[in-house]
Amino acid sequence: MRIVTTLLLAALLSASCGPRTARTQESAAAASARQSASAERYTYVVRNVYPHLTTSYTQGLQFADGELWEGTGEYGRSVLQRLDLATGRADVKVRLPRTEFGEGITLLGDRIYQLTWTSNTVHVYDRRSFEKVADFRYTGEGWGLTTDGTKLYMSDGTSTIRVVDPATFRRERDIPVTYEGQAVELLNELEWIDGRIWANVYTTDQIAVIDPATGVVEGVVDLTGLLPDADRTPRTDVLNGIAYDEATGRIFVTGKRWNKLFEIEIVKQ
Ligand SMILES: [Ca+2]
Repeated sequence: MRIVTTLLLAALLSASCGPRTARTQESAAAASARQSASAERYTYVVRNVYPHLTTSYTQGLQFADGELWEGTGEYGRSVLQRLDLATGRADVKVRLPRTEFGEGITLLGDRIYQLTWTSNTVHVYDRRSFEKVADFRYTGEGWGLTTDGTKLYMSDGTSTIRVVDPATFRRERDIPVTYEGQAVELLNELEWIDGRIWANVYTTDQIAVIDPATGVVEGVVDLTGLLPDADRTPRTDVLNGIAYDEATGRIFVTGKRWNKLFEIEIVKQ
């Protein structure tokens, strides 16, 4: 895993690494074409900081109609909960069976969807009563989930994002995600923001901004240093969780067992 992580980081960061030996012979035209195809690179400014429960192993995060929702993982601790942004307090709405490890969530219409990691099952709840509406099965693992308001978009730990029918959970199309022609593996929590899919890349501090039509990574948001060292403990885990408040344009991010949730603004590097 360590080697994979290193390679992944190297791949994502390569756009800013300057001339490399293999490219010293390329023509000016080729270099220009490569530059224009490169992903935009972004850093961040913290706009607000909110508390976040360190008991929450964040696997899904979404802002919907003024409310912030979170799905958490770990066996015996996986829940669907509504968060109070100001206090960080959680109102648990659903507890998953102890045999299930919760993953991504998304809200669409009057339904809430919650993936499970290896149980091949998505739970669908009524948004008001939290009663189970349906269980659908899928192949492979469940990681992240988001929606454009019509379809669902699901990650499964690979470099593929599945486009899914919300009524049946049928897989309609696959989006192969690439960065400068290379597959980007370990796509994790997702968020639909202004026609693009933002994806946490597992084990990194980076978010890939993906064109859903082509799968091409158009931008990389580098959140290195977001959670200060002073806030980290041996139990603090990776960056995961992106939520977008469409009404105000606010972007929220957090991580697994992080003690803080951040509102950020991205800035071109
Ligand atoms: Ca999300």
